[in-house]
Amino acid sequence: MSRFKFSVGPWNVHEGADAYGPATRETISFEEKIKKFKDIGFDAIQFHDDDAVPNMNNMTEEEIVAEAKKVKALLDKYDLKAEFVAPRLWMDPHTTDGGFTSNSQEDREFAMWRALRSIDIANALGCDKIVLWLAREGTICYESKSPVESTKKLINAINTMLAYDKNIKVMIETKPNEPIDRSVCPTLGHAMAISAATIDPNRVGGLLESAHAMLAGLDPASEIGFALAMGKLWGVHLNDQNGMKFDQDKSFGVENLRTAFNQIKVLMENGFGNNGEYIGLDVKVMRTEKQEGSYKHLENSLKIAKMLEAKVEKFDYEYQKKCVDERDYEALEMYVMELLMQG
Ligand code: XLS
Ligand code: MG
Repeated sequence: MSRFKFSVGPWNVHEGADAYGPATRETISFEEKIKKFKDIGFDAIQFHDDDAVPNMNNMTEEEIVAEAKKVKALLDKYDLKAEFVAPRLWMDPHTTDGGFTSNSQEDREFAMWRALRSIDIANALGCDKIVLWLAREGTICYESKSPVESTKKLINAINTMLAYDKNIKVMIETKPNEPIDRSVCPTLGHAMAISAATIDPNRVGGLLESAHAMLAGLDPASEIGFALAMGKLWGVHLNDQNGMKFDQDKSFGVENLRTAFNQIKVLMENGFGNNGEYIGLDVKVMRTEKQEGSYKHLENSLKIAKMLEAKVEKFDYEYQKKCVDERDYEALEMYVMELLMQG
């Protein structure tokens, strides 16, 4: 039995299409996905705004809320919670050049409308968190935008959200690139600085995705620790990545086991989850996987996370202290390797 509660988004189960090839599996309905998520052992669902309310662009604010309430009833049916709602600001034509930081005022207004509707949807789903994955907030041609003005636009957009709803909390999910070339907010450190610059820093925190830290050349456990030290790590997306390339969203721990161990260790040592936080996954099954294997990566990632939780529970803190007192870090490192490699 894990100390953690776990969450997942419906986009984690997909048809297998990638930039170079078509789908390899059939589409699975939202309700079938969340029923299976519950069966696997997840406690909450992550949402994009249009996961909850498809076609929201063509709806009134009232219609959007009404649709979101139907999804809430579905969550209740399967005893699931909503963890967060993330405005999808990277697919719509109005977000071609970014959302909050677009050079087009009309596009910025569109992004703001979606962000505020995401708050309405979150309220209807019974959750108080918004995730901003800033997919296209940055540059593809560096001289097309001012880094100073883009940063100020982002802060202003978050301030508008904080003013719109006095309870909502914003989690910035940072990523250094992809699809954007250079992100305006590439790491959790940037997110913490943005938080401090807003009108209500206590309601602006971060969500760390393992692969996103690695794509910035950073250690996910250290990024987690940094935001925890600020009291502002309110979400994680655990997954893995094999080096500096496109965001692979690999199953948690399958490439970098010791790094995965230390992510679980720092979360456990600092009581992550004690205030209702979820361990979120953001993983994609291999394109080669057959239809019946559509959830294997989720089951594997959960199993690995729980196995590493057990490893941390076995960790000998007395021996660690002895090695530290004697400054025998070689011994400490070998102890960790044996802990991870032995049954
Ligand atoms: C993509 C992001 C995305 C967010 C939710 O790289 O991780 O999945 O978590 O929009
Ligand atoms: Mg993610």
